[in-house]
Amino acid sequence: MSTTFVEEKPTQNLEAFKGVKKVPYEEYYTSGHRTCQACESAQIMKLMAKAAGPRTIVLGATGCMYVANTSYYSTPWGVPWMHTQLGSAGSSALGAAAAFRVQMRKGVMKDEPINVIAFCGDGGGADMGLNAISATLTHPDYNLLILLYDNESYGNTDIQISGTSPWGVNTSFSTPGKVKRIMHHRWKKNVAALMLAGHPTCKYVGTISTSYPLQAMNNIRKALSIGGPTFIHCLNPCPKGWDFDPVLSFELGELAVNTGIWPLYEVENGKLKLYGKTEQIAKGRFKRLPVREYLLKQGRFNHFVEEDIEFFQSKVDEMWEKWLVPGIIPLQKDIEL
Ligand SMILES: Cc1ncc(C[n+]2csc(CCOP(=O)(O)OP(=O)(O)O)c2C)c(N)n1
Ligand code: SF4
Ligand SMILES: [Mg+2]
Repeated sequence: MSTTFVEEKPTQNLEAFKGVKKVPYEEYYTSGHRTCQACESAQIMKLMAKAAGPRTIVLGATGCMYVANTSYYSTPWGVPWMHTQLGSAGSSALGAAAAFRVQMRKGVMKDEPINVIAFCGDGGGADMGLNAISATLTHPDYNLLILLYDNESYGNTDIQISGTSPWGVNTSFSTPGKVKRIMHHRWKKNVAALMLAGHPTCKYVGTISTSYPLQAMNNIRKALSIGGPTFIHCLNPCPKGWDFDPVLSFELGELAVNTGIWPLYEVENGKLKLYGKTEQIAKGRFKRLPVREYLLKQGRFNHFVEEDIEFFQSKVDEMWEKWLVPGIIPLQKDIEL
């Protein structure tokens, strides 16, 4: 019995855009959607489609990026797009990649590299669809990208807590009361590190932010070119759910990175690289900003008192000072081998 895998198909070779002037004008996610003003989840859809280009199919799990993007008779997608169930980003990506291979082998369609991207929200990806994503990342023989856009809530159904909602946050499931101020006591899931540690077959895992758009597009291009299943987690400020003036969307994305709350890194063929401000923080060239600068700009943390801000700060300090890989791998530094 053969133990070899089905051969991996060649991917598109998507070189990095060398500067904003080299980014093509063509848009594959354009007008026709009805997301909130300054929605950064919509922004990553636009960047993702631009980075991937026309030979791409996008599969979208239920959530804001499905519902707001597919109003009756109108769509912003300029590439083929298909809805999939809330927990099915992983299985739909694998199924589509496998179906393409069969169609090409049978000569039903031209044999050429096609990008297969499935996106999901944090509810769909970090909670409900985690098992299907995990299974998909164990298949080294299919090229695909799973992109998790993270607005830190079940946004489409009116902002309920998800596994990536931050500690203490006010959501429709954790409204602060007069007796109990903090109703959400769990820390955010460390999703990219989970994928990284659990799936050695996955050649590219990384985090991105829409506040660093060129880098985000280039990381997406790298993930699509490397071969096999890949995973990217993007933090997306959400004016409605986070309760801030839309003009602050971009700044909040930067603050999440500069406070150390959202570390930027990529792992390519097992090699970890911190990038941008995160790298500067790790090398001691940039001092992390206090988390209060990020928290107090958002209505969802309006109920925080000093003690809450200090607790939040202490948890972020712990990530940077005690973790084996700062901000990424939550093992204590002093392991004995
Ligand atoms: C199996 C299933 N359960 C519940 C729902 C209802 N539902 C639709 S969208 C959604 C929220 C999804 O949250 P997330 O994945 O974070 O995406 P967001 O809406 O925040 O963009 C829920 C619960 C559903 N469509 N399918
Ligand atoms: S609720 Fe948030 S994620 Fe959903 S469309 Fe509005 S800004 Fe975007
Ligand atoms: Mg969400």
